[in-house]
Amino acid sequence: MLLTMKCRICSNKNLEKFLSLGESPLANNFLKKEDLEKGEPKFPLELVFCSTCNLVQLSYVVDPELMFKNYVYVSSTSNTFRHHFTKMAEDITKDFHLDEKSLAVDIGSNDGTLLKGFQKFNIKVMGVEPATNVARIAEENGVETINNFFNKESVDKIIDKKGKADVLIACNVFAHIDNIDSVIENVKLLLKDSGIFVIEVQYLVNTIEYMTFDNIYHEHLSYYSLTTLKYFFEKHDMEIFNSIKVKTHGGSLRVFIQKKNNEHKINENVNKILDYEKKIGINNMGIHKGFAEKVYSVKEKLNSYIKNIKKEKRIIAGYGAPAKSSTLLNFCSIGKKEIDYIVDDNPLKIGLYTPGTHIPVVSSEELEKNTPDYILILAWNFTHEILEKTKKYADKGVKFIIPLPEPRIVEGILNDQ
Ligand code: JHZ
Repeated sequence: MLLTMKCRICSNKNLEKFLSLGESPLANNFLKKEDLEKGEPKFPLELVFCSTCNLVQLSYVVDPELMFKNYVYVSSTSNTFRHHFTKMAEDITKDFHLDEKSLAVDIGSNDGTLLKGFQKFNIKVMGVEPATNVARIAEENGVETINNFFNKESVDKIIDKKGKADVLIACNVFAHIDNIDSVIENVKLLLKDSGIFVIEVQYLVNTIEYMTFDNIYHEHLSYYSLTTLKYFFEKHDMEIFNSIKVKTHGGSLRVFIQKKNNEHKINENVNKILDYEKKIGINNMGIHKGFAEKVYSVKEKLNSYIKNIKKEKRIIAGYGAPAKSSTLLNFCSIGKKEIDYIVDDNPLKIGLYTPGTHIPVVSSEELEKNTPDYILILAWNFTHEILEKTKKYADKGVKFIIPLPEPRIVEGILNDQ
C-alpha cells in the first residue's frame, strides 16, 4: 500500500482531499466460507482533487497483484453488457473500415466478450488479461489471450506474433492503472501510425451528476473528465479526435485517440464536452465538495429506509453482487443483519460471501425458496434487466429499493424503460 504523493497525470504534489468513505476491503475480494473468520485487509478509500490537471484520484494505491490476479468479474454475465460490446465491435469495424487484415487488441480483455464481436467480421484479435482464471475462459471461448498485464513483454509478444495493431481498445481499465505513463508508451509501440486507440472510462461528470459514488473502490484509482484526458494525451503527443457518451456503469465516455497529426479530423463532440465540463466547474474544488456532501445524505436516506423496513421485520435480499456493492454496503454499514442474501447470476460468485459485510451470494433459485419482501438492486446499472427478470416476484408484491442517485422504492417495471 503506497500513499500517492503526487498526481499520477501531472505530478502536482498539492492534492486536496474532499471525500472519505472510510476503510474498505477490496471490492472483488469475495470470501469462501472457511475464510470468513480470518480477517480481511482493509484500505482507506478517499478521494483527492488535483487543481492542475483536474484529475480526481484515490489517495492510496493497493498492489494490483492483490486485486487482479484471480478475478471473479466476467463481462458476459449481463445481456446488456454482451450487447454493448458486440455493438461496439460492430461500430468500430464499420466506422474505421476494418477487414480480415486488421488486428484488434483488447487490454484487460476479460472473458473475450468484446473481441468475439470483432471475430464475427473475421478481424484478427488478441486479448491481454492479467487474471489467469478469466484468461482461461477467454481461451476456451476461442479468443487468443496473453495472460499478463499490458507491459512491454506483452507488447513484444503481440508484435512478434501478429504485427502492430490497427485498433487498440481499453474498456474499464484506464481508471485501474497506476503507472499510466508507461502504459501509454506501450500503446504507442503497439499501435500502427494510422491506428486508433479507443478507451471507455466511467465519466466523472456522470459520477457526480448521478451520484454513482459506489463506483469508488480500490480498483478505480482515477476518475476522469475529458479535460484531464486531453491534458494527458497531449503530454504523450497523442490527440483525442472524438468522444461519445455511453450508458455503461452509470455513464461512461468512449474516447477515440490517434497519434498526433494523424488522419482523423477532430469531431465537434470533443469541444462540446469540454465546454460543458468548464461550465459546470469540473476544474473547481466546489463541485467535488458538493458531491461529497450529497454522498453522506444518500447514506442517511438509505439507512433510514432499511431501518424502517427491518423494524417491520421484513426480509430484504440484494440483486447483483457487483464490485460497487462492496462500497455501498461497507460505507453504509449494511450487513447480514439487514440483507439475508444477495442473488448473482455469475457462477464464479455464487457460494461466496461479500467482502467486509459477509452476506452470502446465492443463485436466483433462492428467490423462489425464500421470497423476500424487498429486493435491493445493487447492480442498479442493470435495473431494467433485473426488474424484467424478477417480474414474477413484483407481481406477488415484492418491492424494489433502487439506491442511487437517491434511494427510492418502486413496485416493479419502471415507466421510463
Ligand atoms: P457490473 C466491474 O464492476 C468490475 P462491477 C471492474 N472493476 C470495473 O472496473 C467495472 O466493472 C467497470 C450481476 N448481474 O457489471 C453480475 C446478475 O447477477 O455492474 C455482476 O456480478 N444478473 C472491471 O462489478 C453484477 O450484477 C443480471 O441479470 O460493479 C454487475 O456488475 C445482471 C444484469 C447482473 O460491474
